Amino acid sequence: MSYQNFSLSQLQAIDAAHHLHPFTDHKELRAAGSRVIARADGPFIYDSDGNQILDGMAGLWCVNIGYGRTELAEAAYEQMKELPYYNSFFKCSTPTPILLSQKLADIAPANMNQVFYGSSGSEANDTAVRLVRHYWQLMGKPSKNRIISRKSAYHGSTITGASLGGMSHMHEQLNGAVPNIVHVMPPYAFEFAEPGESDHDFGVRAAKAVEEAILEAGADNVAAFIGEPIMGAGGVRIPPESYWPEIQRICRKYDVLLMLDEVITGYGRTGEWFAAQAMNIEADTITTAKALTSGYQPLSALFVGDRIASVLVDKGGEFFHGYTYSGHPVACAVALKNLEIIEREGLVERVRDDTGPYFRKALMGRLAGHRIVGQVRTYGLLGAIEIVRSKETRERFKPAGDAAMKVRDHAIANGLMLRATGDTMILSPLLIWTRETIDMAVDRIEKALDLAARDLGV
Ligand code: PXG
Repeated sequence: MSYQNFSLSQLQAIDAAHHLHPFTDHKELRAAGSRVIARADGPFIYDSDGNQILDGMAGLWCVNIGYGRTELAEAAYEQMKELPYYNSFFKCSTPTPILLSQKLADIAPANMNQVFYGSSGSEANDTAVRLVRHYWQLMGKPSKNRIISRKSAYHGSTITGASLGGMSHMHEQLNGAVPNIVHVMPPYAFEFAEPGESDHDFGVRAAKAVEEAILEAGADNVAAFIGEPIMGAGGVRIPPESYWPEIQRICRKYDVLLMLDEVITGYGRTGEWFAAQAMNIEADTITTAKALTSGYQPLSALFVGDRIASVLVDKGGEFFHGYTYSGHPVACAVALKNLEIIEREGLVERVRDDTGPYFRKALMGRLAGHRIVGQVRTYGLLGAIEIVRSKETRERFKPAGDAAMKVRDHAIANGLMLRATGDTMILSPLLIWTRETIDMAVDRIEKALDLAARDLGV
């Protein structure tokens, strides 16, 4: 059945009748109708009216190698013919997760040599929490079960993911989160630094919030700290350089495991395979998903560091955890081809040496001075633009989030898919963007900022 047999309004009507979307006000969506994205190619998506839109979000932080890659379709097709599915339970395995595990161990930080598969970042974080708590039980310290996270963190949308995350609106709806998870101040200087406080000092102070949470619970009751190296959904919050070394030091001092969530930062976005390498963080677990397959198949890989893996293996005993689709043969075949393409085209190095620095220069040079822009941040191919009423005082427009929505709507109308979270515009370009694509995006953002400023009367 081809969607081409349906008009846009027919598709929207069926969508409204039967499809509950994620993170959506369903009443509002039914009134407006959904934007139907019908196809995509290279860095562009096309809606069902045929409008071409440059994708500034890589789908949802995932389509790193771009759309329309026949090689990935072929890898899936060949694997489906050979072996569409078999499980990895009961002492069985299949070839593609075996080979993918070796490849992942090769590109990951040196102490990461084991992976556990799932189908989503949320599942992988669930596994991470299960595993970390199991580790401390195996070590004879079952009281070490508390996990420290940060406010505004995003770690997924299952009950564990939402509990780990620090999104207050999600917690309200949980009406009962997973116990023993606490949230401290995020390293977000734009909002939380005191006037006159240096970036360095603020980073140290934000890390100290973690130490205080450890001391409050007692180190004997703390299993781990979890954090995104750069907070993504929370608004591309890039921590000061002093933050992660301090976190590392504090975790070591109190024997607290360090869990990184690289669901967004993994697979090249920072200019290294992983942000752990770019920022020199030695973690005990690293959660990855999204760009592992560039979004062509649902797949997550939780890296388990040698410290935890060696105890799991040496002590033995079954770890009662796993998913039907752990190590799915087709998803793993697609991941292998995706990683091969990233390597063959040198996309990680390109972000590090060329497009990352160019992206930074373009955003800083052309957007930071705009009258409604309070700050521009970039790291590799991640970007954030803070929308403010006053550059000097950082006062926001009211009501909160409205101004950013205006920028977003103008950007889309001018051919750039851009996201807003609160009053922060966020960008997650595909790693195949060239300097020309970056210029095209910045042109469109500039125009959207001008039009939004006009609407806002400034
Ligand atoms: N960790 C991080 C850091 C993420 O960004 C997840 C875990 C969960 O992954 P799954 O595959 O279960 O969705 C994510 C997902 C947004 C947005 O609004 C971000 C995500 C998902 C949905 C929306 O930016 N990130």
